[in-house]
Amino acid sequence: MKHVILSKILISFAYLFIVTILFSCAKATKPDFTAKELTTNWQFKNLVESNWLPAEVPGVVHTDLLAAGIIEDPFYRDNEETLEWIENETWVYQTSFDLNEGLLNTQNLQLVFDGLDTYAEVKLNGQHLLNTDNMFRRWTANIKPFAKAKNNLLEIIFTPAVIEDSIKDAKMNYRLPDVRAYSRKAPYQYGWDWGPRFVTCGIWRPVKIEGWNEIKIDNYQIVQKEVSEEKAEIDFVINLETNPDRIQNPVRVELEIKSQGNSIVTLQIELNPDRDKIQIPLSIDTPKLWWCNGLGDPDLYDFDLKLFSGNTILDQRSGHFGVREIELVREKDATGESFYFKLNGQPVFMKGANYIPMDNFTPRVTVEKYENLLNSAVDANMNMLRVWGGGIYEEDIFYDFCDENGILVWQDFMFACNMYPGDPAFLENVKHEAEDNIIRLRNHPSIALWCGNNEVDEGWHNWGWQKSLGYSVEDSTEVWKNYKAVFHQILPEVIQKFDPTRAYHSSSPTIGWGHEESRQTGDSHYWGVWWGEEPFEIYEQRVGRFMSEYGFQGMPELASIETFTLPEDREIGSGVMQVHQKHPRGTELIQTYMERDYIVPDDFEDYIYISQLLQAEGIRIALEAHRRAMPHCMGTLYWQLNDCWPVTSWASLDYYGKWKALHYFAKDAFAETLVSPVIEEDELKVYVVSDKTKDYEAALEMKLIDFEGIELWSLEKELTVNAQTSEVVFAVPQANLLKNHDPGKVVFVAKIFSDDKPICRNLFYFKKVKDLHLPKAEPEISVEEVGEGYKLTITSKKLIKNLFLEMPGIEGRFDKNFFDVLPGESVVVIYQTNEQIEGFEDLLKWRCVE
Ligand code: BMA
Repeated sequence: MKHVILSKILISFAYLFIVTILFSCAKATKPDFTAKELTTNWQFKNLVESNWLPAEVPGVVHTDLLAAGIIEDPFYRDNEETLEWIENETWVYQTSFDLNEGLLNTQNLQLVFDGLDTYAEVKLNGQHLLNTDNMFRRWTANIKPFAKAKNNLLEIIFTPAVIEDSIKDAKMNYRLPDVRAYSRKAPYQYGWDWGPRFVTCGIWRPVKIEGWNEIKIDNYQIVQKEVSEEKAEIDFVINLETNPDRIQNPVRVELEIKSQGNSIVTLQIELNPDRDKIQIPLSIDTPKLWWCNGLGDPDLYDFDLKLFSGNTILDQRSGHFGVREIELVREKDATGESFYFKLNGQPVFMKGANYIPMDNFTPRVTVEKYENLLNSAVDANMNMLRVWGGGIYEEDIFYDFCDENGILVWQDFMFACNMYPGDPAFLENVKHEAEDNIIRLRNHPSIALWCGNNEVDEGWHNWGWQKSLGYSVEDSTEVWKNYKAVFHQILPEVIQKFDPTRAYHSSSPTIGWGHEESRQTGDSHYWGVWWGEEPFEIYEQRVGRFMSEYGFQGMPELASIETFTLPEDREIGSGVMQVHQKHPRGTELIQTYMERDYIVPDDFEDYIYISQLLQAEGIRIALEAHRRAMPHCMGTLYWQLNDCWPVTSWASLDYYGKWKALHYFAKDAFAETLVSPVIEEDELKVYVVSDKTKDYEAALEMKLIDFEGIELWSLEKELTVNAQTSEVVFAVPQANLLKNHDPGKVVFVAKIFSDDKPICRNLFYFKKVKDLHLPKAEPEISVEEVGEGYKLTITSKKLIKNLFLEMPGIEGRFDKNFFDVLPGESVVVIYQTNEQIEGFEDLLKWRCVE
């Protein structure tokens, strides 16, 4: 058990009576604070119709219409195109509820909405309560004057955001890049280059009634003032909300902190209720630090906080916090300006991806889906996700999971690829939104950074808006002034006030990818590949200080495509496939890049497979180049982790959470030690990149073999793998290595062993895949049942390129896939599944590059 020293207790505005450190809490009677979640009896209808239909809360109108059988699955075939009418209608929701005496008689009775999407009028028993205009805010209303014991009627009328957008747009004398700028609503709902347009509405987060008397906990803040391995100095700040006419009864706070289930501090503070803030300084000796995935355990401390009057609990909270120091280091250096994170004083190379909402209709995302997605990020050796600014501030469960699993979060505010208004009402609205979300999220140790927006600064300076929208000098001045008001003033001020220990970055990327400086300073989005149609190899030269976006599309697997197609749609470029490809040139770009590297298959399933390989091989070039460039480059987050519907996109996990080839490749490229062979200036160089915090001894085994397994060259080398470095450990002129061997028939193999165990391997081919002379594949596969599922042992006399294993129709995942089988080698693969599979061998399908 660690020692916690309660150095001093500070109570602001305090009339402190007694401070005691107890070893057990007082016996409590039932809580004074009560809440009732309104989840039942909900109905909805179109304003102009009379028929009420059952509704799900939390939920949105599209999923309610789907459940009521009014519309078909919005994701199926081209249904999206027939559903735009929904966004133009006014939708009414209502429920009726009773209040028990306890709740009804509390001095304060509040209706609390965690989220209303977006323009809503709220009425209770016919009385107007609220007008809302921001789906990201928490809205509350005092219902004490209107609430009754029986049959309360709560009505919520949602007017269309698209109409509000055009009304606001019409009042302006210049246009903004996209009218969605006027609504504080998830930007991707309006359609994106990977997402359909479903401008939905509804009670998208929980709604409840809260009753309390004298005093309640409004929020808490865990301020980490100083963190080291020896000591953590923390302020536990409790912000209270008090009833103006309360009776001045003394109030007691009890706080218990636990580490791995053991109580390490229990304290009790008696105080006069005439205050709204309590600040408890805590000092923890040799704290268990929170580390990100790969660097250590994400240790968390649990706490229980209770507010008492006598033996009555007035309010209570429980949760966790992590002891860690996170820093964004931006220092001028010989190249430009650094951009890297230090965790507990340790520079960390960030490995991860950009995250978008998991569905167009987020309330239906289940806990299992969150877990599955985030487990896939952990399994792929990721340590950071960027919650991208065109989606939503995620659910608490998302950040809880990141806290528990050591995933750092780069958190954008929800602004993307647009310019925004700057009228006082808009600015005030943004300020409240920032406050609500910072207060809700600031205690998560996983959150590493607040970032103002996605590609707004870049868009303004590089995308020609000022010209295409015909701005006068005055228009430009005003639009940029509005930009500065939000991103250079309001957001940093709110962070300074509510979360001063976290860094703020006003816009990602720092500089647009067309400028050389984007590789020298700050974070960088590199879109020369894909948007600029440059070859994948350019990734090796265009390496910035922190690569926060870059990517390439691949198709989802056939089973995922089957969910939204009829057999006749399963053709590249078919109408339905085009609806599920949102980039205007996406299909052509995939084809163009595929022609460069692969023999383009005619068969649809082969095409899906090759499209996934193309994406995976292309992004692998980037991932390895970025890691080799450490410490010039200190992070790589590819675009994008996941999808919000089944679609051809940049994602490595499809809408159903299925691993595309890229996710398997990312897992290897993000391994703690990476061996990375590459040709630089006609030399084959072998880099070893280590994220380990300690040096270690290893053996490097290198071979040049032909596709039949004949060894043409080999070398073994003992080496010290230095902590957190990228080093060239071997180099040879390409010509000396290849001699007169046909480069289309050989592969270079590099393997690292530590304590005689293989820890990583990488292959290098000297020709594009389409120019390799691949032998006919004849894998030998044996299968045995094991605890986690089925164990496959695969061998082959000749090279097999990118063996892809499939178990159609059976839920599960291969722990390895799309891998090359070297001649004579035996590869063990586990099919992780809970299902009992009869005749596994007969059901197993495989394909490879031919
Ligand atoms: C990035 C993102 C998204 C977009 C992606 C692919 O810049 O920020 O806006 O979906 O490019 O085009």
